[in-house]
Amino acid sequence: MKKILVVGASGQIGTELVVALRSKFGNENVIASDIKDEIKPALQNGPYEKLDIMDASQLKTIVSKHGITEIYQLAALLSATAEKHPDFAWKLNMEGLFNVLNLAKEGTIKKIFWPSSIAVFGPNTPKTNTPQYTIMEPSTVYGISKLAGERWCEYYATQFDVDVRSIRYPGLISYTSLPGGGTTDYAVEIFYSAKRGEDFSCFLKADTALPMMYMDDAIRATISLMESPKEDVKIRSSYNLAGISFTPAEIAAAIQKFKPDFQITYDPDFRQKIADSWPGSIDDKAAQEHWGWKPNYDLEKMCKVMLDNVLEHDFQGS
Ligand code: NAD
Ligand code: AKB
Repeated sequence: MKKILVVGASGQIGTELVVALRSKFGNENVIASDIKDEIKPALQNGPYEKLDIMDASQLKTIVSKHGITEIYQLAALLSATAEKHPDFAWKLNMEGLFNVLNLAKEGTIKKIFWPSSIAVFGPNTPKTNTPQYTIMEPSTVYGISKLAGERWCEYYATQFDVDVRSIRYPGLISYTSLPGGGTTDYAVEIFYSAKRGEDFSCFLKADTALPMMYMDDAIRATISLMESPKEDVKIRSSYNLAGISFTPAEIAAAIQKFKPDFQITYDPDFRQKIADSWPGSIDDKAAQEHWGWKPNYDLEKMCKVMLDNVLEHDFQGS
């Protein structure tokens, strides 16, 4: 029987992933875990374990206690925070992955999901419709850790037959949990300002295009990849995944269709340099062809659902 452990479950993705996995596989079969003591209300309808993913023996104990068969390893420092704490970011982002890969190598775990990011690309990467295979050369600590992680995933898959699956997520947009220290966070924060009737000061320039995606699409893609037959998962580094690409000026204009008084100003900070090193849009032909990926949300549909729900349905509470 499938028993799933989600590591980093209290975060932006983890919260929604646990909710989706529990509704598909049953509350008791999905164990949420995070380094945090407090359990968010959204996670309280099933088992929870406090876990530091860098502690391999604690991980092993929890895996054996619950008879875990699959792990979604989400714990990491994201791009902006990682630039402030490079040593710790490298340690957390790599050790967390290795602890899970090694459990799978021993045969304890049957399947792993580990997220990569569009941050694996760098300033020398083609910016438009960035292909699956191209120049990478990331220039951020976060991107370097994600690219190294991808190479290790492929290595464990080919050398040790570890069933590890991965997606290069774009910036994710959701109303249930705040993002945790990334460069794409402005695209969530903007909805909080718009909903409150406030102006928004953006930390990126007006014309900075980045690949983004509404969270429902990202969760659907993740579960779809994990539930695909093993032979369909032909890429064992990480799959490009595309949703919506837009600039701050474009998302502001889309919000103004629903909230005509909304205003945006621009005050770029250190995150501009990170954003400038990333692609503006992504080619995800491989994900479409190998496991049937197709996004449901465009910019207008995403803005409507965000404005309807942000500050109304909040899983924030600890
Ligand atoms: P987040 O920062 O919102 O959540 C991370 C969670 O991990 C937090 O709840 C935190 O408490 C927990 N955590 C931190 N250190 C831990 C440790 N030592 N042991 C256990 N838990 C620990 O991040 P997120 O946005 O949910 O991202 C999850 C994953 O997806 C990350 O690997 C991130 O790189 C990747 N990703 C996210 C995005 C995005 O836009 N959100 C885009 C690309 C990739
Ligand atoms: C970040 O901005 O760091 C993340 C990501 C794209 O990986 N949202």
